[in-house]
Amino acid sequence: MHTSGQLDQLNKFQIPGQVAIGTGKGGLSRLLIHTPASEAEIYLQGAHVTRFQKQGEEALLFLSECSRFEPGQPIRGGIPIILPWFGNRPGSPAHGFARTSEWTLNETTALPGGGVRVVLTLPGATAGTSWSPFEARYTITVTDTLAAELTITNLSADTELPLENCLHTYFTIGDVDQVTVRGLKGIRFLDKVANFAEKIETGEEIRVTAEVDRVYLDTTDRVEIADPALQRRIRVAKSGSASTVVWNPWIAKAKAMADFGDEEYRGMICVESGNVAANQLKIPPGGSATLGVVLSSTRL
Ligand code: TA6
Repeated sequence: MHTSGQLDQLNKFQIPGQVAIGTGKGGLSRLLIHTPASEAEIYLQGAHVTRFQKQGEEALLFLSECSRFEPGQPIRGGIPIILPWFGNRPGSPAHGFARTSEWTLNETTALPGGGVRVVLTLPGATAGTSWSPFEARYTITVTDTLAAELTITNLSADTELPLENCLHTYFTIGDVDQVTVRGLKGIRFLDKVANFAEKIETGEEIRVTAEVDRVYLDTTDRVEIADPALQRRIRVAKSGSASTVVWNPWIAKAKAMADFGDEEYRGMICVESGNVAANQLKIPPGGSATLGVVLSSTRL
């Protein structure tokens, strides 16, 4: 959340007709982006993309009607940046501190053809923590697709940086009973609903008929979500990522989450791209690693 003075500082990043900066839900600062092909919304807290929607199409990203928009609370939906750890850690915020930290807006650029590029960095947030210092730089490119690139640089001169990262993307779907996910056949995964049991995906297509919470390992492949109800195919292309996570909370977990509607599990699925568990990164001193996704959709 920014004071009016700080918002004035942000005004220089506005681009008439393309990038507007203001106060969003809960008084949090956000960018509204308009391009000839799409619209997007990015909150500075967590550098959190909360909306991407192509003209004439349903929103590509799901955002819960019950999401919190409070300083220090994660937003439920869009693309949470999971960093520097994935999952729960006793005494620490689940999925790390990046998604609840205030990121710095560094650049907005109007691209040829009407697209917009936004760059944000996670500044000294790491200085106040027990983590060895790193810099996170996040580049979002909005066109008829949404590209997001997260570069982590190990600022230590002598210490390796062990780190998990994940772009925990929530997608809007028309009907969970009809949706299928392709691209993971033959891949080893940890089944979190079976106490992290290690399994191999045998299906060409994954369907959701109960809670699904699977961490697929050693896979760099593109994943596709077929959504007959919205007559849409969503493609999740990724780079710099060895892990893909597929999650739908289903009925009980949906009810248990205060910031998620009881029936919202029917209209969303997460396909997440990162490096988690056995795929965690070990960034050498002074080195960097870049995780990228390109999210797109076509008519079925
Ligand atoms: O990526 C799937 C997962 O790890 C699930 O286990 C569930 O916890 C989900 O992330 C959401 O986590 P959050 O901390 O945002 O409630």
